[in-house]
Amino acid sequence: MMDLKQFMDITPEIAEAVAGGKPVVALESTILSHGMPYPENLKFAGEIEKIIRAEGAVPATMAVIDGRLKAGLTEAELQRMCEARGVLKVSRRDLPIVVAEKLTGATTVATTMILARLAGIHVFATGGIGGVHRGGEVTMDISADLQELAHTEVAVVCAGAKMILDIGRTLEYLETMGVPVLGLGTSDFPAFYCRRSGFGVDFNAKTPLDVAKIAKAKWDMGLGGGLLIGNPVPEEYAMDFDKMSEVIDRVLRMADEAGVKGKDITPFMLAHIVEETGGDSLKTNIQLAFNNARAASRIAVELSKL
Ligand code: PSU
Ligand code: MN
Repeated sequence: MMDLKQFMDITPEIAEAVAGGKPVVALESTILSHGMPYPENLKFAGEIEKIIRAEGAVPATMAVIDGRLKAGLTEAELQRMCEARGVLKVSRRDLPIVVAEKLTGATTVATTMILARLAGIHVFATGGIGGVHRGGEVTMDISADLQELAHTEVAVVCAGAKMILDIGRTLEYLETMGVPVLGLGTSDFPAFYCRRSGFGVDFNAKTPLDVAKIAKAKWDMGLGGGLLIGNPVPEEYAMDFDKMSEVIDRVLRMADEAGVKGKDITPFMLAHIVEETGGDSLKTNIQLAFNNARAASRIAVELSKL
């Protein structure tokens, strides 16, 4: 058995909640360090934790700080992740390097799932997941998030995938990997800023209890791996599909001209989309993440009762 304490610090509040079978919701830090500007990200980080508490669950923001895996951050640590000076973006392949070299990094969906599983947490709220990039059939740029969903027992609540990705191929990949893709009250997989992508989900799970039952069935049968829950952005914060498609095409061309590749593509796209929409996309991003935190908390509450 691995000695968890050798690598990981879990706050007493989170450790006690997990041990007592109480609802806990994991949160990622890449959305803070590489997904939103400072200081808006710091305000967001505080508020999303409050939303989870208001639903009766315990928030667990994940990060790697000076080589230590962290479940639950202090205010000073949150501040550090949000200022993001020298904070790396850490996916699965980067994890052993930052740990051994005692570096500091923000966790992606993939690494947040890994840390959640180590801490015994089964529900995670994020904004959008990584996926198969447009042109991925040539570049092979496929986010490690998809492999993690295949293997790690965490239910991930997201607002779908951005149109910077090839949503069709992302869903095909998830099917191949055996990952159930559920809609929360929708039959259409959401497209992050927009409520609909035009691609269907595997099942419209009408309530958080339905999601919890499906997750429990998967894990009780020993199927392992994760589930992806698509929760559409609330109508009043949704953006116009055609307008966003235009913005995203423009920003994709900018990335191409600037020669941006690999792990830098998503942060580049996010920053320029905020600029190109005059900050509107940031408002939407914040609200859809809050909405996911609420849904994830309710799923965690239901799971804790099953
Ligand atoms: N999509 C977003 N916002 C984000 C990310 C994706 O709308 O902040 C982040 C998440 O942390 C996700 C990561 O796990 O980007 C995917 O990066 P890559 O494609 O390099 O795996
Ligand atoms: Mn990539």
